[in-house]
Amino acid sequence: MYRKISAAFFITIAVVSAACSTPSTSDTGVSPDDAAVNVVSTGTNYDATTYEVAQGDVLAYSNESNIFHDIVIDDADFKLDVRPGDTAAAVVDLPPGDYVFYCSVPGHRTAGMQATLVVTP
Ligand SMILES: [Cu+2]
Repeated sequence: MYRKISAAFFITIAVVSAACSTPSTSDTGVSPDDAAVNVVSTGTNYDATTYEVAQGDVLAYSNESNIFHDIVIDDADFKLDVRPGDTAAAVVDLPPGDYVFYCSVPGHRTAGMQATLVVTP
């Protein structure tokens, strides 16, 4: 038990140090209250493997973990940076289709932070 607490303490220190160089939460001017779909992270994860949203609707991303994460779609101008405890939202202005998104923090995509966003007409 004591060892677990010590490990958690050192991880916290590392996260705080890393936070100094991480980006701010994206300020898109879009309210998460308007979201049609919500992506949530509670650790190095997203809470689903597939999300569906209609073109032009709002996607919100809540980072409930204690480390920085983002959502990036390659080949589309879509990126949401979210600091721990924050939520950011953006309009999904993408042509209908399937898009792979992932977290661009080193190691997170290979740890499982990848999902599919299905954009419907
Ligand atoms: Cu991440």
